[in-house]
Amino acid sequence: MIGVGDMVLLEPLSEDSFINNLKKRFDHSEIYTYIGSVVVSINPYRPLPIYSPEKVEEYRNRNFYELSPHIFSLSDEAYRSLRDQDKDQCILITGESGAGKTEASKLVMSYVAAVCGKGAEVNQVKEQLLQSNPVLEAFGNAKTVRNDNSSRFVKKMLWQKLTPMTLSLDLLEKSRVVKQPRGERNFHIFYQILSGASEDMLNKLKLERDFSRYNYLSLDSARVNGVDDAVNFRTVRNAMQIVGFMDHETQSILEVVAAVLKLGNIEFKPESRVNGLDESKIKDKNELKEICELTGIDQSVLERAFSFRTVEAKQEKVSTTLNVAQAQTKVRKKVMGVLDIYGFEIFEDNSFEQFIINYCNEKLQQIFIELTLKEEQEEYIREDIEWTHIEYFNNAIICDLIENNQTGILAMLDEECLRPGTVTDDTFLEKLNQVCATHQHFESRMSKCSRFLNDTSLPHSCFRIQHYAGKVMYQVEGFVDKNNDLLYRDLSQAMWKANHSLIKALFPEGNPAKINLKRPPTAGSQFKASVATLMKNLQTKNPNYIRCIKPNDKKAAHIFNEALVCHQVRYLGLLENVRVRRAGYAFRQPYELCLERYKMLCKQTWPHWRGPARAGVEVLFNELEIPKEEYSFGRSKIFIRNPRTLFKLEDLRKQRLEDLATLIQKMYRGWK
Ligand code: AD9
Ligand code: MG
Repeated sequence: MIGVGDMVLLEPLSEDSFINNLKKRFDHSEIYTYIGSVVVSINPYRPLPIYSPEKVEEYRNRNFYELSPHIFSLSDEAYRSLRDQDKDQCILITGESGAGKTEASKLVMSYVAAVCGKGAEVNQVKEQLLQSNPVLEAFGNAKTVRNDNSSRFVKKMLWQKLTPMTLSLDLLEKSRVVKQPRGERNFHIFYQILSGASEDMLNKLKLERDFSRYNYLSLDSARVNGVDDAVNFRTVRNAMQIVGFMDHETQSILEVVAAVLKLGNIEFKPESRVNGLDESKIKDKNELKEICELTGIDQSVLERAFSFRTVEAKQEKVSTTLNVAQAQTKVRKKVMGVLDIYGFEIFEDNSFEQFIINYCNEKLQQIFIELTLKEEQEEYIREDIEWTHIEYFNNAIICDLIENNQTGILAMLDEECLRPGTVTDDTFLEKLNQVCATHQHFESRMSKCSRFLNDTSLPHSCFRIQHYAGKVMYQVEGFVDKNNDLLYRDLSQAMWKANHSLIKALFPEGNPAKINLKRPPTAGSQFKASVATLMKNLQTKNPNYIRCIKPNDKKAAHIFNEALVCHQVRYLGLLENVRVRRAGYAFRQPYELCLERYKMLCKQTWPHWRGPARAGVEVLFNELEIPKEEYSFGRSKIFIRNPRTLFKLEDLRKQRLEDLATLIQKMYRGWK
């Protein structure tokens, strides 16, 4: 073993020794290290030969501590707990942008796919689930400054007992379609089509191969090192087929993509006011004509919809659910969920999207704190186990700054968006300044009692949040518009009238028979509700953590930037995690369950123990000579310090069951 495989065993424990251990292991291509059952993963930025089918076999059905740390081990553990103990599991993958979350989620999925149920039907579903990745990434990932393949949406995957089941996407950063920051790209699919489609297909889609023809495609970073968009296009098309799209459906999707690209080229010239409305005229009608041919929208309808209000063309939320027939039974089976979100990010210019992304990351960190640092310590106190409190930073205060129903930033943004009168990003900022000025994690120069009046690094049009993972300065410009997320009715109606079933389906609100005069919920409030549901759902599951760390900012192999890693180790609370884990107990179980499972190992408790369960466990552990320092008696549960003790109990139990089986066989033969 290079260094120490489990930080819980690291001596002495300090920030330095922690980082040194990670570095030593990283330098020897050991990118995984445990903190108890948590897997810390460092992005190697190069392919490693550690994910082969042989490796899968090696890790299959083996206990966590038997082999060197690996993401497969965690996957196996979660999968077995689901299978054998019938506990809902979730795998939470966290870390900043580019730290390796998406790759980790794919590794977990491929592991589970390799070991779970067999049979032709199941195999097909597995293949579909795995092949969904290239499709999802084409439409939902983009090159950013931080990551060449950055996820711009949240991905949730569910496995129901032995069968992969659903996949859902949420919260796509759709504003990227119309505008990308410098050095970044639009979603991969646009470049893939132009690079990889045959001449014939391009003709049909009325596209030209040249990126520079399209306003929506940033040119300064159109090519990504090591990425072949043309090859990827073939992969995506093939994957779409496996996932189950019929040819005509794929064609419809590509038509929509083409239409979006072309919409970006429509330019307007301002015109006078007509009947009290601002009118603008389309400069060049050729593009419009082609869009209408592609999408079956009547040109005059679309032109009219455009003329009376110029709005940005936006793609609706891409949201897919892969429902698999064989998974649909009436009884709710236990599930395993894998969650891959967009990582915490700080850019030069941060807008509403970063605010939302970083909020999502705060919430996931909050779950980690709640379930490991806080809940763990509170349980010891509840159960009367001797305990010295370990300090940690609780980011609940930052979550509150953002999501509090009355004084949170999202609530104020909503209030501003719904308020009659003139609403601008500046009036929103003013409001923030009034309400949040004294919050420890909020900074702005405009607030009355501002501590930051002289901080020239903070422009008047910005506010700053001290997030758990670092300070981020948000530019308020665009917050109100993006939160409103309005698509004018003329446009949704024009789309609904399209003679194109996919487009029609994407704009149900354009159906005049179903006009809903109620204002649709704002983007912020939808997001908040979605995150709340997600968190509630996660809290009911047994969490398994993968904490991803980014070793350098250069997207390069072999470079371990200690300062950068140290920063992440700090804000992820990894040292506190080790401390709680070290002082604590790896395993706990109510007395009744423990006695029920292991009573066969002791003559005094087998087959019936008549006293209280706690006394039974005491007798059992005494007879098995488990060292006293290895366990503690809580009020309602037995606490076991080291997982090895548990494995020993399990091994003894297995042995005992085998002995019993042999005995029964012998008896049976004797009778015959
Ligand atoms: V973001 O929040 O979506 O912007 P992620 O998802 O955390 O981010 P991602 O998994 O996309 O990061 O990893 C970034 C890149 O690092 C990948 O495209 C790979 O080139 C590289 N990577 C990450 N993990 C591994 C790995 N286990 N082995 C090899 C890896 N390369
Ligand atoms: Mg990702």
